[in-house]
Amino acid sequence: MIAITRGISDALARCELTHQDRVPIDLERARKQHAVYESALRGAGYVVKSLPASPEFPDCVFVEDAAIVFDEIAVMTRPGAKSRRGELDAIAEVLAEYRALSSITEPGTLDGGDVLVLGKSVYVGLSTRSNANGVRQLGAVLEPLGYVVTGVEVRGCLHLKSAATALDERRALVNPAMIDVALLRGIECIEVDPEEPMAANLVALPMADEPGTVLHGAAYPRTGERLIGAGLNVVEVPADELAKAEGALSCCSILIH
Ligand code: CIR
Repeated sequence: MIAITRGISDALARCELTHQDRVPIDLERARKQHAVYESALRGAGYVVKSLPASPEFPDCVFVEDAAIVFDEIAVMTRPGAKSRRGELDAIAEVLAEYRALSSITEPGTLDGGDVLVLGKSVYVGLSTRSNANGVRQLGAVLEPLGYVVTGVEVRGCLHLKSAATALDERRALVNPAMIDVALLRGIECIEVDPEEPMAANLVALPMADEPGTVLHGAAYPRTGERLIGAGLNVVEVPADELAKAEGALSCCSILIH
């Protein structure tokens, strides 16, 4: 199992922001927290391929947005924010070692953070970053492989995966204020604690262990309790510094199984 990550750019202060105000980010603290995240991935059995940060790309640590990896293929995205499109080259170079690559092209836009995969069902957030053409192009790649691709509206958040992330193929952690959960057909939804609206983002580590292991933000203990109650092994990871750049946990890795 491989996890692709990337270092934090010295230019992070110039990151894209959509729903949050710009506040100072402590780069050293962000890097320490990111190192804990990478260690947690190693602890779960991943070989972490950490790419060097680029001063040209403030948001380069958020590798999830650049590509989506399936068993059969990897899809290079076309990020909705123009400042982020140059991030893809370094990611494509590594991914090409593991998968055939397909690409989203103009006029489509798609951020990996908008792509929620639950088994063969793929939901794509129609956010400020991903458009209907991007969803159609993703469908054209995946539907011949047996996937069903559906665009879904999100409210008040950057990406679909700010609103919902997969625990496994049939369960998701959701914030029902950000997504109409009825759209996730046949999926058992665990809701975040209402006092922790940003807690729906986690990284599920699809290992053959029982209970399943998830990386979840240390800032959201009430939701963490709900996950433990649902039988999950919760590894708390500190991530509040990168949260100031509107990044969560899933954003910081691309997992290859
Ligand atoms: C952006 O706005 O693009 C970055 N500042 C944050 C991206 C976070 N990515 C993600 O949730 N997948």
